[in-house]
Amino acid sequence: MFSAQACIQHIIPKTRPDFSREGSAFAPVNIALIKYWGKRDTELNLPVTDSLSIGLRTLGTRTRIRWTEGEDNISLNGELLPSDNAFVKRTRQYLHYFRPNPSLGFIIDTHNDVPTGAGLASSASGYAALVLALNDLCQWQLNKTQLSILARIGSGSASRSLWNGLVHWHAGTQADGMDSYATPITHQLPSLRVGLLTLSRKTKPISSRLGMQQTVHGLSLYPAWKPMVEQHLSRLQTAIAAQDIAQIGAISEHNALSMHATMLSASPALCYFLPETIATLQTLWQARSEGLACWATLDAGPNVKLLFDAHEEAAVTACFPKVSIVQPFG
Ligand code: 2P0
Repeated sequence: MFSAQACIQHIIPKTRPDFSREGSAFAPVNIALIKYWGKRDTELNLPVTDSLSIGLRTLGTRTRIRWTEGEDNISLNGELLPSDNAFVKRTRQYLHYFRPNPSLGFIIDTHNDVPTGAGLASSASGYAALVLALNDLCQWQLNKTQLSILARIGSGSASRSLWNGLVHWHAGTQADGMDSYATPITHQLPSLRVGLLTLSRKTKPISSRLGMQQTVHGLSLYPAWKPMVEQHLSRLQTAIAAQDIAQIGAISEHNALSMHATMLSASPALCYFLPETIATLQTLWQARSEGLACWATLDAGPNVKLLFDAHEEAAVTACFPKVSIVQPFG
């Protein structure tokens, strides 16, 4: 077992804090088309399988960071958070890895475009923006592979939020995780649209972190997940190369629902859906049976993301008037 501290110290150069500097960065939210669900190492966030995502380009997290002598001071969306807040505790624990000495703290000001902890991938863009801002503050000049590894140790899905467009996180096989990082995919899908249906902004009752453990250790259908992901990933890569949005949508929906099926099969069962989630899926499936070319993906939360081609935009909006549409490729 390798510790997160040892892996991080292996990557970051030793630098002296420059108190006059400020670091800042933006990282996009990413939505997985092939999901990350389950870890082979919980300290390093090493996944059981590869995953593949799409960045939401302009939606994400903006973070500014400075040094301070003493306690960390963390603001989220303009509000200074108390030190017993769960978001602050988790962020501080991660920041400990980067302090040259324990008495030094950070002043962090971070803004999320999506609700925090509601299954809309805020931890992915959050940890990616934090790592990029630290790289700027400390002038490490690390490459994207090294940054992806650092972000992954903060939150697994953050390894994918350093790029826009399609991104592939390679699970790797090494115990120290030095081969578990993301790489961008060169293919573009200019006509792909992602529709966000925010059905709830509440923080989810069970974090992804605990939910994954419950599924992996819960005598569930989880053993079927790894071979299924391998098959879905290979089919998705073929569909991406062919720019086949119908296939991309269908494979992504199947992968997301398969992930939720493994959660439901855990003991105790894990269900992130609300009644509105099921109602939305039923509306979608009915519309699809009548010809709408649109598919859904869902993460560890009740909100639904739609995948469709630009030429379906009007029909999708007619079916889901509250949808917010993102053009991942501009
Ligand atoms: C994903 N999710 O691939 C999957 C799909 C949720 C469902 O990555 O424990 O917040 O910090 O590594 O990255 C959410 O998991 O979990 C996630 P940690 P993370 O987007």
